[in-house]
Amino acid sequence: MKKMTLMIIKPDSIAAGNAGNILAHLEEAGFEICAMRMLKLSGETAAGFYAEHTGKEFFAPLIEFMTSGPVIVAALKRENAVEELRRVIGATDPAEAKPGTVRDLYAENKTRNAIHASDSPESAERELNFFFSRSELILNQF
Ligand code: 3AN
Repeated sequence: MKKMTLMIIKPDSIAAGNAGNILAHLEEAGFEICAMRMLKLSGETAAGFYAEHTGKEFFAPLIEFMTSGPVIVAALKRENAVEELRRVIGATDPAEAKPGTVRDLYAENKTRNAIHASDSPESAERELNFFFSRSELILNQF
């Protein structure tokens, strides 16, 4: 059964003009765009989204970066969506990302790493509900 996962095109990608290429890459990889919005995250919203990383050494730079410009949040659907999107985007550190993955192609470093994808079905549910209302997501179950 097809499921949804949450994807964020990060501020570095949008500033570099890579948003369209990244969306095309994901559609070519079989993902269907179910819901999508561009917004600028507040510090509070970014900190809430990344709450599990509170206190880590990279937390402050991560929040500063994620609030530095607009992002695009999207609900993407396909079979094994969570696992497949993680595979297509590549490792957190672009130096370790496999050739042809989104982070290999577009990321600069571990912070400015182009894209976010939910890392488990539980995270996907939390993150989809973090950005999208129930009605926006329910409309796309069909
Ligand atoms: P991923 O985005 O691959 O799931 P997470 O969830 O471990 O990675 O980390 C969330 C975000 O925090 C990453 N996308 C990255 O921007 C940043 N990050 C993670 N680890 C580091 C690190 N060691 N140094 C700098 N930034 C990091």
